Amino acid sequence: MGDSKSDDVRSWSGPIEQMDEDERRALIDAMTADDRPGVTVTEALRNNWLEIWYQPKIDFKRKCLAGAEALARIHHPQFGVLLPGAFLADAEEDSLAELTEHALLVTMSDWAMFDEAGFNLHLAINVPAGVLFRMPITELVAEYRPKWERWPGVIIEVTEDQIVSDIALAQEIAAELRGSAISIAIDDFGAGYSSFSSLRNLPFAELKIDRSFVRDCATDTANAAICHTAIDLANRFGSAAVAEGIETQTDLQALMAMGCDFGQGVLIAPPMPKERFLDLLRQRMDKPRADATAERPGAKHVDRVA
Ligand code: G
Ligand code: MN
Repeated sequence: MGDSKSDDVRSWSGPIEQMDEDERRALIDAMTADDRPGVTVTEALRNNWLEIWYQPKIDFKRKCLAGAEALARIHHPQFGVLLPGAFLADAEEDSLAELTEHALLVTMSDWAMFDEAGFNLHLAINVPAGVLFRMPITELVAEYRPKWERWPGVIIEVTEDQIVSDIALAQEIAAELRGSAISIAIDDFGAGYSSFSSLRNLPFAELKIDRSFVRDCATDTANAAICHTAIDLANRFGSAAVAEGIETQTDLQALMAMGCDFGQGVLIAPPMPKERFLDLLRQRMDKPRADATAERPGAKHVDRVA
């Protein structure tokens, strides 16, 4: 018998999907490859090649699944699955807006499916600042949001560098969103050179630490210092720190020891199609929990996180 932690299939304190080191390396290499077969977002939208994938995000403190980040993929009939690096950089503003709106609507509709499987998840979408500034997001959410009381809302991830590029406008939008079901996460934090004064008037729910600082944070003292500072800053603002791009067990442990709130990355689980994510949730729900003290037997929605 192993210890109860590793036997506990519904505890989300580490890797969700077991992968050997070679598999994980190959996946990371594929995700960082710079191949651009020249497929546009407009073409993908028109041909129905756009897919919304999900990457699980776990709550380090409660050891549960907190939510997932929705990530756009183009599933091309010849080239296979393309990552945003291959199609976002050259995308026109109009097609970016269309993609973002699509991601928002799909995510709100998929929430109900995950909820049905027993997991009330806080889902996040990536929103380019230029799109956010012109998108009727509150109206879209009001019209298409799941009508359940327990729906936790949606997180919009805006990169720090884009927020900084028009901080006054970002603050204005943040003020408009205050009290709504839409909360803001500052994405790729640490890479965008924001100043403390700019963050002060920007209510945000999460700081997502850029993966370049998460990498080797167990051994690299500079990265460890940056992670510590970001976690401290997030917490002092009453927000959560999220480590993104966790690839190794040692980094995961270091982040937990630093008091990081949430984490995601290939080590925990790679981004995956909705069907695979759903299978994973259902599998977990079907299995009895080894640690009987952790929850009431048969309780639904055990992995809910505010
Ligand atoms: O900046 P943002 O967090 O939105 O980036 C999301 C992208 O990061 C996704 O396209 C996803 O493929 C990639 N990604 C997710 N997890 C990892 C990881 O552990 N390592 C690396 N290198 N990339 C990752
Ligand atoms: Mn993101």
